[in-house]
This record gives sequence, C-alpha cells and structure tokens, in this order.
Amino acid sequence: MKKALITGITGQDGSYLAEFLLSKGYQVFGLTRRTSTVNYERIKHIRDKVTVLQGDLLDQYSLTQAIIESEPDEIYNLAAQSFVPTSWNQPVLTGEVTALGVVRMLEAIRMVNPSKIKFYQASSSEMFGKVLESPQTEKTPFYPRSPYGAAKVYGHYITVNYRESYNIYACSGILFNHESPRRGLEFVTRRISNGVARIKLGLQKNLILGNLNSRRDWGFAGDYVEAMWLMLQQKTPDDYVVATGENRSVKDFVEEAFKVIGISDWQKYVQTDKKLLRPAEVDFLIGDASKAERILHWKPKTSFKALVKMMIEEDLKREKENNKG
Ligand code: NDP
Ligand code: GDR
Repeated sequence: MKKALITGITGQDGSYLAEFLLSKGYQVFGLTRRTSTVNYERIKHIRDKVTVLQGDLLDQYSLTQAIIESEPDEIYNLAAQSFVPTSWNQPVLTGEVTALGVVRMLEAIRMVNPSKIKFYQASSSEMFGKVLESPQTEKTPFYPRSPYGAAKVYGHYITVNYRESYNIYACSGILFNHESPRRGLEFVTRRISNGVARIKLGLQKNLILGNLNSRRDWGFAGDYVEAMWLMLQQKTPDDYVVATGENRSVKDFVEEAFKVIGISDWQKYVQTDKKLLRPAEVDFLIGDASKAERILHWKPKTSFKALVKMMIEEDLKREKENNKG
C-alpha cells in the first residue's frame, strides 16, 4: 500500500486529492494546522479514512516530524495562503507560507528520505501574471502581479532547484484556476454561484463583484487532482501546465450562472464595487496543456457549462438546507 502525505488537506484541492488517492488504495495522511475551531468541513465524509497529523508550513520541526511519522512515498504540497487579495494585506505571511513553506518542506524531505519521497508542488498560473505570450506553456516567462504570484514563483524555482541540486523527484504543476462546489466563498466563481443561488431562493437581492472583464481559464478541481497524481507516476520528474485551453470573462461566468436559474437580464442583479478591484490585475490567462496531454495522457473532463451548473445546484441544495424551517 502506497502512502501519501497531503499538506492543505482541509482545502478545496486537498479534499478532492484525498478522495482520489483513497480510491487508488493509498494510505492517506493529511497535515493540518492548529486552529481554535476544528475545520474539517471539506473532509468530513472521509475523516475516518485519513490520518490527520498536526503541523504548519511555518514550523520546520513539525514538517520533519510529519514525514518521519507518515513515511510517505509521495508528498503533495497544497497548503498555501492562496487568496490573491489577502496577499497585499499580509505580504510577509504570504511569503512565509506560500514561498518559504515550500523550501521548509523540501528541506524536511532532504533530511528524512530524499531518494524515496516524491514531491508535488502546487504552482499557479498567477506566476504568468501580466502575460508575455498566449497561450501560456511551461516555457512562458513569469511576470507575477501580486505578492501571492511572486511567492509562487519562488516555490516553483526552489522545487526545480532541489530536483537539480539533490536529484529529488520533485514536480511543479502549473495549474490554472480550478473551481468546484467546495471552492472557498471568497473566490469569484463561488461568490457568483452562491450569490445566484441565494437570489433564486429570495435570500439575497444583489450580487456585488469587482472586475467583470478579467478572463480566466477555468476547470473543475476534481479533474485537476488526477493530473497532480499522474505527474508523480512518471519515470522522470518534470513540470506541467494543467488547463482547459479555453478562457472566459467573469461576466461570462455571471451570465452562465444566471442562465442556470432561468434569468437572462442578469445586469439587473449585479453591481460592481471599486473596493473589490486589485492594486495590479491579471487580465487574461489561457493555458496550453498539450505537454500534460502528450506525456500524462491527461485531459479535462468537465465543460465550463457543466462546472457552472454543478456549482449552482450544490449551492441551491446547501442554502435550502441552511435556511429551512
Ligand atoms: P485553499 O485555500 O482551499 O486551501 C489551502 C490549504 O492550505 C488549507 O487546507 C489551509 O488550511 C492550508 N494552509 C494555509 N496555511 C497553512 C499553514 N501555514 N500551514 C499548513 N497549512 C496551511 O486552496 P486550494 O485547495 O484552492 O489550492 C491548493 C493549492 O493550489 C494552493 O497552494 C494554491 O495556492 C494552489 N493553486 C490553486 C489553484 C486553484 O485554482 N484552486 C490554481 C493554482 C494553484 P486551513 O483549512 O486551516 O485554512
Ligand atoms: P484568482 O481567483 O485571483 O485568479 O486566484 P479569484 O477567483 O479570486 O479571482 C479571479 C478574477 O475575478 C475577478 N473578480 C473577483 N474576484 C474575487 N475574489 N471576488 C470578486 O468579487 C471579484 N470580482 C471580480 C478578480 O479581479 C480576478 O481577476 C485563484 C486562486 O485559487 C489562486 O490561489 C490560484 O493560484 C489562481 O486562482 C490560479
């Protein structure tokens, strides 16, 4: 039985990856940080099947200890301060967790078992930022536009560097935006799906958003975790872009979401607020995942329309449940 350690198991991707690895017969360990209120909402359905270890990307000793205890074949480093706007409010914390957290994890591997443990780093299309070419590939130069993007660039290069310096099997997955009903409520797609569901149920009148014109390459998180795993099953470690190759604006997402609940004049319900604009924006992202398709035989399975529908339906169910009686 293979063993995997997932940092960020309580997050969106961590929960899907844990499910996926359990279905492949893995013994799954998850690193969670201490909080005053326990936060296992996304993994409550598999809580009895995974072993939770306490640790924090800010704390070197706890990472080393988690590896010694779990003896993993594979480590998926998904933990991060992952919300871009927060990275302007807390740039130092973002650097500590999202950038230096990666090298702490790699150092822990180097200390415990560098020849056995395979490492996956959750890199991001935010590294491309103010894009220098389109579509973006593994060879496109980086131009991050936020403290978060800059931190991910460090995480990416330190992963490549540990592979080249110490021969560690380390991969960086450059994943474009991926969403799901488990997405945090602060991210735009979930803000839209939840807001639209609440409007449908008469619980909310308007949806307030920021920049409606930025464009993203949106996929489904459940599809993307398979690509993470595939990267660690190859003969040699490498870096891969994971994307759908399609891009849409925030406005397109809003329009499609309102369509699901049978509303075509969505403009009546949507307002914009300048406070939600960012100091520097990433206007346009579109990924070229042909390397992942060629080598990993990975392709996205869920269409944009199906993703929006799935998110609205889940939010309708959840809001009905929360507001019954
Ligand atoms: P989430 O924000 O949903 O999850 C982040 C996870 O990191 C949570 O489990 C959180 O724990 C944990 N975490 C945060 N800080 C620490 C810390 N100091 N020590 C230990 N754990 C910590 O992110 P996603 O699941 O969406 O993303 C997973 C990874 O992929 C992230 O690294 C993100 O930056 C990256 N990424 C995501 C993309 C996306 O579109 N979703 C695209 C590209 C990259 P807690 O529950 O306690 O807050
Ligand atoms: P992003 O995701 O910054 O791409 O990072 P987010 O959903 O926050 O923003 C996408 C785009 O939507 C615009 N936008 C809004 N965003 C939010 N959050 N709230 C709003 O009300 C709103 N209105 C418009 C934003 O300006 C932006 O252009 C995500 C995270 O998961 C990162 O961790 C990950 O690395 C990248 O995706 C790839």
